[in-house]
Amino acid sequence: MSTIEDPVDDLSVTPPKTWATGVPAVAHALEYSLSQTSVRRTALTLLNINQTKGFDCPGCAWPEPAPGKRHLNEYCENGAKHVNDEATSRRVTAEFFRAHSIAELGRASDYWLNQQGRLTEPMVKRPGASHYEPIDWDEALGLIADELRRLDSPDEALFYTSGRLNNEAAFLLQLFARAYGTNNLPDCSNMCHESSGVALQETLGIGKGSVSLDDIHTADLIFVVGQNPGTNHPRMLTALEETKRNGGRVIAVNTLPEAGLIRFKHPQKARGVVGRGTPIADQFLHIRAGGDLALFQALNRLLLEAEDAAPGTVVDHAFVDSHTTGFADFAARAREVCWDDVRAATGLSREEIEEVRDRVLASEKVIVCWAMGLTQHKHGVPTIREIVNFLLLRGNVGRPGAGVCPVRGHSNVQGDRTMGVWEQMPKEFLDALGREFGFTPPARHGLDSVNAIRAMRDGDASVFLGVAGNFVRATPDSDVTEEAMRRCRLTAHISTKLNRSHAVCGETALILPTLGRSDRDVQAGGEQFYTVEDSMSEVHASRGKLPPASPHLLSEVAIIARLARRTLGSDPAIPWEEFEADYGTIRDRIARVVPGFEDFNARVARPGGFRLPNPVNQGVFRTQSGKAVFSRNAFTMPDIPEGHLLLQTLRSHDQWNTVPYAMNDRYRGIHNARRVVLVNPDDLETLGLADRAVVDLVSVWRDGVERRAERFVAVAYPATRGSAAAYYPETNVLVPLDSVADFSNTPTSKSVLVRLEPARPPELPAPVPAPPTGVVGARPP
Ligand SMILES: Nc1nc2c(c(=O)[nH]1)N[C@H]1C(S)=C(S)[C@@H](COP(=O)(O)OP(=O)(O)OC[C@H]3O[C@@H](n4cnc5c(=O)[nH]c(N)nc54)[C@H](O)[C@@H]3O)O[C@H]1N2
Ligand SMILES: Nc1nc2c(c(=O)[nH]1)N[C@H]1C(S)=C(S)[C@@H](COP(=O)(O)OP(=O)(O)OC[C@H]3O[C@@H](n4cnc5c(=O)[nH]c(N)nc54)[C@H](O)[C@@H]3O)O[C@H]1N2
Ligand SMILES: [Mo]
Repeated sequence: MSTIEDPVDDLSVTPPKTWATGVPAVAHALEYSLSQTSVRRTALTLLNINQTKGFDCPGCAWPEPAPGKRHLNEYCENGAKHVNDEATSRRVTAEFFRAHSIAELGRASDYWLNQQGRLTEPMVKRPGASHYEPIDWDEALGLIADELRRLDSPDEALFYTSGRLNNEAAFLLQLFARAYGTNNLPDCSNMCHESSGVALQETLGIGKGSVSLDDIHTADLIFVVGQNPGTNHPRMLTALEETKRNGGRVIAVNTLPEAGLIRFKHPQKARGVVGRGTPIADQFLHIRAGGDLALFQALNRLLLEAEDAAPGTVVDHAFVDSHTTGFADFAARAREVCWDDVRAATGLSREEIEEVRDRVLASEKVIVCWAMGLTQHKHGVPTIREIVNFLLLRGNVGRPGAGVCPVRGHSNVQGDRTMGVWEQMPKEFLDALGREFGFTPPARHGLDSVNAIRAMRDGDASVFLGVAGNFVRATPDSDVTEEAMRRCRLTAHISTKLNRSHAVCGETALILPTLGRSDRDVQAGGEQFYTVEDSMSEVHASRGKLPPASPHLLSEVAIIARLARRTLGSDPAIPWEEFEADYGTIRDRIARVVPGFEDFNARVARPGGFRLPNPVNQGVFRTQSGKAVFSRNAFTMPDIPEGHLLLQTLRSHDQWNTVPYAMNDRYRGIHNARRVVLVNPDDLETLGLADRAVVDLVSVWRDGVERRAERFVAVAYPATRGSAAAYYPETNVLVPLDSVADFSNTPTSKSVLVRLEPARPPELPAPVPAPPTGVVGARPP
């Protein structure tokens, strides 16, 4: 039985790379895959990723090209790593849980927990027990059902999901929660693109992106703002390469000079093997943290002034007059933006922003893409609204080659929302659901992720069911959140792999192991497939190919259907058994409840599936006025007092959200360590710190509570002045629960005010073999 061996940091630093993806990337993918499983399984998984008859990559939500245009290897280095992390041959057995107490697992690193392999049978921790022990499915689901039935109010239960979940299971989960009586459906979106959803819903009438892959290919100008595609959406770089081949231009806006934004080598083509690759960004704006609102306000002012100078040539008056409201108000506000403020907020010169304006004026079709670098800021919603203003001004919404593109994270995070996994689903959806299944869904909004933590902390919620994901590591204020979880009467997780949420648990705790994307799924009605929706609203089938990791696994659909029946009793109006036997019967119901899914089974049977309509592209805006909305957004920038930095918590190249696969961040030149903080060399000097100084990160928040992440190595890095970057989830302990984005309640994971203190002397460290260089013997928490 493996003993707990957490990786020990042994930092080495090389210069950041200026290009992303190429032959080394494929080699890295294979290396990780082969460390997890056999050559045969590696080949089997890789050949089936993102093929029309294969399974959807469980990596990011970037869409696949149309069938026929796909590569034989339609995946990226990181997709290959995610798949083989799931397809691993390693197994976590009952034996493992006998050998390791829950307290011990609670001290292990995220890395080690994940490396133990796939979960194989249901496990329970009974009240007062120190270890998990095996339990059969029937009893496990009975325990949860009993606990749910015992609650005074259904609102004391929480149903968390992560965007890994497929459409069919997501639909059943929300149906179960609502038939049980609550809208408490917190999800990872609350911590991810919620700000995009709020801003787009308000201004365009739908909380989704409007562009397709074709639009990306044919745009004249694409902004990539607050996003690191080289690591998080590598196949997006292939698309941008095509944009460039078609004559389009790219402007990247980031606080860090991310490798993929600068130059790209295509790993699937000979061209990627030799030569320098395609330069991606024609202009790079090295912006200050949280400066994007000011940037787009300044740009809008410049565009309005260009219109004044040559009336009728800049603003698309026909579009603005017939399709929008609020232009005059917005324009008046935009003209007030002052250059000194813009300079302070962005760190950019007026000339740089004028260059952007000129590129915009030279472009007919403009797209703005963005991700967590915008959404996880306090003013993320106003920033995205201002981007919508910018696009509406020149009619860059709802026509080919133009539009909004929030680049989603989890492979089915958008689909889960479409299926009703949202604590605030609109009345029309709830009415349709109630009509279809003969009950009245609760009308009161449920709890999102932050409010779910508050409810557990305050004793207002006591049963937590997590379907995929790793709630205690994904959420902010780790100490508060863990304490809150431990207060629950029952916590249960439907998971593929071991993670910290299994070790930080309620009085009774359950681990319910499930099939992964790559596993074959056979039910009473035969072999099943399920469906997902990508970032561009393409819905398609996904079919696992591998023999399941263990004979005791149940699919997510089966677990949810059985649990629902145990909790609610059998009811002819909701045939849970039929749903479990044949997922096609779930799709028939989705077709009747969710707009855009008419004739679902037939349409998804076509290779490549179908695209959901986005009303914006038909010139329809489902806002109150029926028009797209120009908004007035007050100038806002982060306040960073002297001696402080604004910390962003982000992903390394070698992790999937809360799960590190290795200790490297190759493109940024960070090797063998995760407890590092990247800081501009001039800021280090001002703070009186040497490059490689060992520091504690101390979060500064109005509640005066000390939140500290200990023993990080400060690395001089080209981050913009006043900002710093360190990896999540190790730094979640620093993000105060109450520090959330306005309007979206998203934790401000990219905006944490910190000071760097010389590290306190470590407690007597366990003896470790002396590593060769630059040692930092800190253990992950
Ligand atoms: N390999 C891999 N792929 C993934 C994931 C993963 O963990 N690993 N996670 C998936 C998920 S769920 C998501 S949501 C996406 C996340 O995809 P990203 O949003 O690309 O992920 P982050 O690592 O959080 O990177 C945030 C980026 O924003 C920049 N940034 C931070 N603050 C600012 C700012 O104020 N202004 C600007 N302009 N830029 C800023 C950072 O420097 C960084 O480049 O990736 C998905 N894909
Ligand atoms: N500080 C900080 N915090 C953040 C972020 C940040 O940038 N900074 N990003 C936020 C974002 S964008 C997101 S999306 C969240 C991510 O939050 P989550 O989605 O909750 O976290 P993951 O790390 O993706 O979850 C990993 C676990 O999912 C389970 N899993 C994997 N595949 C499957 C499957 O097919 N089925 C089932 N049932 N389980 C599966 C495995 O057990 C694995 O351990 O984190 C958020 N938290
Ligand atoms: Mo995400």
